[in-house]
Amino acid sequence: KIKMTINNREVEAYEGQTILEAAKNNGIHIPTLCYLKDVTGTGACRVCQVEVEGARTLCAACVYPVREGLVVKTNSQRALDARRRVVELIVSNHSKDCLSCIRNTNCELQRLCQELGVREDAFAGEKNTPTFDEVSPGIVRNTSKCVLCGRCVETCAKHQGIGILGFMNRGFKTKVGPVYDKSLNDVNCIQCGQCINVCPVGALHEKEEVHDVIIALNDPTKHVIVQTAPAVRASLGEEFGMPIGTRVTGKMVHALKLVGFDKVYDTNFGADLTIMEEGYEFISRVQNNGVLPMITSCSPGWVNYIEHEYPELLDHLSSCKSPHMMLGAMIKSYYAKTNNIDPKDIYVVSVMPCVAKKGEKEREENLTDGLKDVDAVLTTRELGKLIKMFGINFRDLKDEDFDQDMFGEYTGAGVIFGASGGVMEAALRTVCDVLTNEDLSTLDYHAVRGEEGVKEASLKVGDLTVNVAVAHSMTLAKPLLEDIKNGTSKYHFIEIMGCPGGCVNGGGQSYINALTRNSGFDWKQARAKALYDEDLAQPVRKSHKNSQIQKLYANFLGEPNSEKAHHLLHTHYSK
Ligand code: HC1
Ligand code: SF4
Repeated sequence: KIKMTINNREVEAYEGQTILEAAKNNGIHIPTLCYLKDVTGTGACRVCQVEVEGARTLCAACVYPVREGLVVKTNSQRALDARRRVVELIVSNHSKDCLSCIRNTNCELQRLCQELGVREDAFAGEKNTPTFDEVSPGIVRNTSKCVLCGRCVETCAKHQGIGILGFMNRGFKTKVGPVYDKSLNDVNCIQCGQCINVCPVGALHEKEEVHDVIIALNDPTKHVIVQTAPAVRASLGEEFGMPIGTRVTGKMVHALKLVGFDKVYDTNFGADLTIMEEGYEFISRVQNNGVLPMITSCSPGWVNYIEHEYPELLDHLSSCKSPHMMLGAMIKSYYAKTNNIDPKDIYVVSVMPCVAKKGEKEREENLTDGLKDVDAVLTTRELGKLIKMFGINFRDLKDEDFDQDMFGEYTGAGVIFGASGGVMEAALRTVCDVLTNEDLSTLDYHAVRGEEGVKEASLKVGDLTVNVAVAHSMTLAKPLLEDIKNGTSKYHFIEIMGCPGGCVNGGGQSYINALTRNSGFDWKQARAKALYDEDLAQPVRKSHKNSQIQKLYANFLGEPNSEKAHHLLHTHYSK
């Protein structure tokens, strides 16, 4: 511990802390823009400038280390003026169409302007020539909003090990984007959307599909069905000011019914179905000397990654479509047939915590008999907007249930798909039962839960030892893939999710602003807890015990991995 002075008060701090951290621990907020805990911290934007006694110039609090006897003023006239000037300069090169901006009321620059008392366009004049890129399936990049904070650059490089975003040009012409200002579609972007989640402004955002959904809802010839991903229920409440990780399953269903969807289903059912198909695929690979380790295929950002970076390993990917695509395929076949509706008249909307799902639904490899399994993908944020647009008072809604006719039942195994390790745990609940021909009492595989690096477990299943591993983010996945490439992998089954923490932290989830991120609050864990709580609350927690899944196989699909199941529920990948 050391003693230092902040704003004329003696305070305690710890060696190794920055001024920013020491001030925060002592109740003093220093505004920041580029700084993001565990991501950036270079002092680049200079918004956090403070006065340090003895220093010639103002110092960036986010990088300046504290020491015994240090004297700091965070709110001197000089510091306040400099900070405001920096923000005024950023604003001078920013397109100020706040009213129609996707981040209006939820923008970190807007908040800074308010906090610092920026009142006039002090440096109005010439502006950088902006790039507007909306070519990729899920992400829009608009540099007229970019504040050059570098948060997306570091996230793409550090968390995803991809590094396709960088600074280009110099001085006034500086821009952030892919090399040569190319489109995200023309570089190895995996569409994970992690860059969107850390963008403080509207420079990066999802390609919105809300209006397409509204058009379908108003088209009398369309039968419009919605499904919601596991992780959405753990974040949607945040769009309405509820605490991070509040489980809003029932309110969400009620809201979707009020919006006017003809049916409201849960992607969890699709997750249970995925476990059947993927579990049996794994067993068949084990029993028939198939390609191992088998790797999960439900995260489309991850699928984009392996296609770009490790095409030689594609045979390791499960051939299963992802849960929402499987449910879409069931809706347009089994449901359509049962209800005597032409599949062409059915419009399936998936609400997902993910932007890569927007591209996944368009893939030619995923067409079933020429039709898309899913017609529109809304992010959690977009669903929040749709609910507000329709004047629904979300917070006061009573809980309602998913439509129960065909795909309403789901198990605890389905819901935990949304947290890293969940797909593996769900698969083990089924695979171990099938291999041992027993109803095992083990349900909780704690070794594969949590956010700490790559998780692994070695399980004795009958006479077999099954080694499993779980990675979330491409940085964690890479060493596992290198091992497979070198023939040194000891694993039989691997779960890989594109986003750190899994879908609960997907690129389409509610924004967690820098203030919350920098406070050290673990939002991924809070959301994952909501899903594990829902798992515990389910009477049935193994996918193969879902009675509607059993009925679906008995009445329509036959066996898991049957020819029909392959036709509808499996896919292939492109090198
Ligand atoms: Fe996911 Fe999945 S868990 S990929 O993370 O397999 O997006 O939530 O919907 O499809 O079920 C996302 C979440 C989601 C699929 C499932
Ligand atoms: Fe990088 Fe993912 Fe953003 Fe693409 S979507 S630029 S891969 S962080």
